[in-house]
Amino acid sequence: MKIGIYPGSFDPITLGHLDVITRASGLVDKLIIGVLKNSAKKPLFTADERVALIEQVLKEKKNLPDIQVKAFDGLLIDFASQQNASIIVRGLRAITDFEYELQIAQTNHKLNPVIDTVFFTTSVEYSYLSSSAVKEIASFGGDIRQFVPECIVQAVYDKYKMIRR
Ligand code: COD
Repeated sequence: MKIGIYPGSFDPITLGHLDVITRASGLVDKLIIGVLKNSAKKPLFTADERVALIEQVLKEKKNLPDIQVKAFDGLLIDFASQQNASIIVRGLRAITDFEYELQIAQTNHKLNPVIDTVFFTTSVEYSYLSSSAVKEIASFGGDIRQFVPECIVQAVYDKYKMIRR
């Protein structure tokens, strides 16, 4: 059974992430979405909240094969190995992503040569899209409906309402 890990912060999940999930799920028998718990990026949502949001999105999206969502801490390569994964899936948007991703992929391969990183180039319509942009737009009350799955739009606005209180 070929198992793939798609790791990230997913703070929050965007349509760009969902596009990679959909395409990558056809490449493996089982895809595990790995949500990093303690990101240096100081996430807006807790790891449990991010897992729940992704699960909600997957529930609403039809025709997806076996996909699990798990929070993880520590090294990605250790998590991938614990999950018996042979592939790490990452997305590439721009040349700036490439430099960062290449370094991580090569380091992870050095740490465990049986696990390879596979890259999906972004679909053109999502090439500009990032969780950071979504958060910035939402923090100013802008319209994020075209950037994140419909079922999580309100959760993002609600988070900023809670922060402002
Ligand atoms: N289109 C296509 N791909 C996209 C899009 C889009 N619009 N938006 C994001 N992506 C891709 C990103 O390029 C990335 O590949 C993936 O989706 C997830 O993105 P993020 O931003 O949610 O997640 P990151 O990049 O913050 O995740 C970083 C990790 C959690 C993977 C990394 O920090 C990590 O592995 N941490 C654990 C410690 C570790 O092992 N470090 C590595 C030692 S070298």
